[in-house]
Amino acid sequence: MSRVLCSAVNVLAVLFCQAGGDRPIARRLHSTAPVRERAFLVAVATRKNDATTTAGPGEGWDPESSLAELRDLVRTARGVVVGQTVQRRASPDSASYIGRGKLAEIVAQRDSTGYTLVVFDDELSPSQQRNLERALEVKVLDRTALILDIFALRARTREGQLQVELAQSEYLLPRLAGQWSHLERLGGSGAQGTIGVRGPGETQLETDRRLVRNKIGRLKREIEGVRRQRALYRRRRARAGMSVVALVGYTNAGKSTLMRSLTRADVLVEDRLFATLDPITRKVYLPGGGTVLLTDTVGFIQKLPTQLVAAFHATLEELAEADLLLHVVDITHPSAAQQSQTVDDTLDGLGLAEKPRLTAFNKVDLLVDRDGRSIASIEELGEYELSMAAHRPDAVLISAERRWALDELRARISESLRRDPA
Ligand SMILES: Nc1nc2c(ncn2[C@@H]2O[C@H](COP(=O)(O)OP(=O)(O)OP(=O)(O)O)[C@@H](O)[C@H]2O)c(=O)[nH]1
Ligand SMILES: [Mg+2]
Repeated sequence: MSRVLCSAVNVLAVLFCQAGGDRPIARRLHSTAPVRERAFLVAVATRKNDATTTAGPGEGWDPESSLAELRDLVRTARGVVVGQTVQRRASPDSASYIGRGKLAEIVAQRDSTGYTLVVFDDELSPSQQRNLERALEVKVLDRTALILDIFALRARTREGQLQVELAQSEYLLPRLAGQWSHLERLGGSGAQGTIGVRGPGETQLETDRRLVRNKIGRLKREIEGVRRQRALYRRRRARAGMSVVALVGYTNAGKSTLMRSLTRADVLVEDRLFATLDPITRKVYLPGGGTVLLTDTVGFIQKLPTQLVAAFHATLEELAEADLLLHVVDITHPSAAQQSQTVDDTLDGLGLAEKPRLTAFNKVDLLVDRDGRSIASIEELGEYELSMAAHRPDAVLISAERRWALDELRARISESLRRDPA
């Protein structure tokens, strides 16, 4: 399948489309890999998110593009996708998210696909999730739980782990209801004679909620400690008079690759979503002898769980303290325009709309010209650049991987910082 970059920036569609495509997966006779979850994906196309009509945040994310991303998320969580379906309806069903007919259709596909898990491309209410689990008789995950799971898989530092645990606990709390109903009669007058559960009669559900609430309190206190530590570092940095440039962008846009190319830092680069969670800061030398600090941190995604944004406060504060946000966009991605808009919306939501910003269009090495020829250097983008200039004169075209136009980028960082000094 050859991807056409051009949904991103229409004007480019005429000139370029992306090289590459799906490569055959090597067949093996025997595999010792652990058994992978087989996921069936479900999305609802409402009037709000259908390609023809748009409104509000998430604008432009039609269900198909969103499902393509959900597939990447499942892959990142080490699952395999065995099927998917989209239901068109005015709005999600309040009890079971999708209609009865669709539900039956999914149940009917169980044998042919062998799914062990059904993933919904949205956040389900606790009762929707319970009803769906009952009807489908397999594990049901929503987009939020999947993203939280990936974050848990990715968190390396204590700070990252604490923040993910907090987000997971906040997600869990309203979902505890009903899970323990079979135990609720324990304790109090209903359980006369049962050793160990006599007393005030707290139900298992209450006990569980209390435990999770306590845990949330403890995690918040620990995170506050981390936050104070970070603030201290930042103050020290500010005293040293160094400007801070923070990389922002959609997940997998190439932020860490750029960090590595600009600083030679040994950071993790992966063709997976949310490779980076924990902030890392390194020095970058600018033309003319200046030095700035460059920070790489967690990427954004559409429908970023609110619990995560809240829990990642300490990490995201790095962005608030930066003098310049360097927005990295993968312009070869079919949803580049929507991704870029999602990043803008997320930054707005974090109160960072006014922060000085520089945009870098990354991965230009993947572009090919109309005859399908790969581009060998940034110079070959001449014509392309001209057409770009009219639309985004502020953006710098780069290839983080091939180290193309990094001097130009450094110069533009310098210039932006001069224009908006800290
Ligand atoms: N061809 C090409 N690939 C690139 C370029 N920059 C990054 N990539 C690839 O894109 C993928 C994602 O790169 P990362 O640097 O990990 O992306 P990121 O923005 O840090 O992603 P997260 O940490 O997951 O948010 C990797 O497979 C990189 O090799 C580029 O300029 N050209
Ligand atoms: Mg990264």
